[in-house]
Amino acid sequence: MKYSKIMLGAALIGATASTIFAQETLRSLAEERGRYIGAILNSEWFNNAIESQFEEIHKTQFNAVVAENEMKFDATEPNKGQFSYAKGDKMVTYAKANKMRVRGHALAWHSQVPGWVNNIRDKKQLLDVLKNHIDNVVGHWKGEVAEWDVVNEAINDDNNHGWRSNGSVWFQTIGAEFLDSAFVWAHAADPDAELCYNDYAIEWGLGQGSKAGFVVDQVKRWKQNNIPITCVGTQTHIEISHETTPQNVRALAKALAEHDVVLNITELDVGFPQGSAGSLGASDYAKQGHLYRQFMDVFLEEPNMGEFMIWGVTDAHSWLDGQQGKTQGLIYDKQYKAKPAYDSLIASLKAHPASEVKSPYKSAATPDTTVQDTTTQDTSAHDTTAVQDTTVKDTTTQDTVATPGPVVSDTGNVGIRRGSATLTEVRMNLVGRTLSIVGASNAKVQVFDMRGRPVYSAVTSKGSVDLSAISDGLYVVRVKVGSKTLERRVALR
Ligand code: 9MR
Repeated sequence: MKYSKIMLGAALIGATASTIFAQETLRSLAEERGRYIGAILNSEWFNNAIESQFEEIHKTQFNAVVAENEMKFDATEPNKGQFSYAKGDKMVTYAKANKMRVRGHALAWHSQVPGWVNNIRDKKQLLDVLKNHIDNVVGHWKGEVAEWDVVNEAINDDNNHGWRSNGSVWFQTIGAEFLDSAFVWAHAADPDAELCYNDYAIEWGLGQGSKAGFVVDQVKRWKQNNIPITCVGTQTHIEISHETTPQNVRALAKALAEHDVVLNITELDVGFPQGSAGSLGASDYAKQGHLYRQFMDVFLEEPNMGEFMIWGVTDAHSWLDGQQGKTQGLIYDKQYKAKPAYDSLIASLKAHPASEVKSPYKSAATPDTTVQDTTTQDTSAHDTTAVQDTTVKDTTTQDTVATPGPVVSDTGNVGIRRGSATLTEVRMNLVGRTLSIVGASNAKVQVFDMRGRPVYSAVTSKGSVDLSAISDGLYVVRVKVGSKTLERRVALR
């Protein structure tokens, strides 16, 4: 309904034939902010046993992807030395075609380990198996999997946390050194990959004896010992009553920032108790949306967070019902209708202007120019006819005749309009490293990296500037024409 209002707005203001409104998606808004939002590809997708809407929504709304089960040990090396990459390759091909970042899940985990591994009792033999697995799997997807869960769920569930021993062949046969070794081998196999420690129940605060506190202690030790960890994943499978968890995640992000480590939300779902399934109403879904929104607020506000991954797309396909006694934890319902949680995520993204969101990545999401160039800002405090800052205010719910907003043409350029007419058409065109400003004789061009640091500033000469001096990567270009400011994310390659 939101989008139809945008289209109605276009009709009302008499937009030119070439003027369209780009549809905002989670993906387009995240990309503008140098961040990744993703969801799993369910096992049903790998088996071609999922509704067609699934992929349509997945590739439209998300720019990051992870396999529900298909990159785990039992899937990739079911028999000793026999590697099985077909399903993982299918995901990597899909991700490439749709310009998505790939998370690899998971290398060393006590669960979903094949029987032949679980039976090994010799330390040296098991170390060889782990090394060979990591060499092969990480090596196979070198440069294609951006980030690995190198070790998953290795901490026990006792109150005073230590490493998990029960049920873990890795810990029982090798000892705690399996973790350090796994990181070192993963780094050797792909030096450019981000390497994470991933776990559940670390969204419960950093108090005495907490699991999160144990993780931070280990991160500190790993960094001191040059173990190449770069990120922690908080799975964040929570319930509707877990109201403190978003702020706990913020505290964890801040604690990890001190060690120069990224925190990613890797498996978010916000479930209801299964027994309540029949009685859920609007206020319940609103509350669920509020929790999703708080996680997105924290995610965007903490500079060392990069990926916001949801463990599923639709309530029709979720591990919660079968394995958790929980239900309806995702942002699309069983009929693939967006729930209030979807709108809450959009609202959070729009409330955090791209210029204020930092990215922990040198070069973040690849912008999709067909949906992306929606950011038009007026930073002037003096101009009473200021163009709306669409990154702060949701113009899609406003009367577009009375309150001006951005015009995005089908060439991806940004125009400025006041009231019902387009008075000024200022566009920026990037061809190679030449940025042309069309429609203004004098423009100030500033370029910022994704951490908001200025890397370039100049006034246009003959309507263009040369950006050759800037190294490859993702940047925010800000163009000031008089009192107007246009902003756009660009990838320089
Ligand atoms: O969603 C996965 C489900 O299909 C599997 O049966 C299950 C088996 O362990 O794993 C689920 O994914 C888990 C993930 O790999 C690690 N964190 C918890 C996830 C939910 O159980």
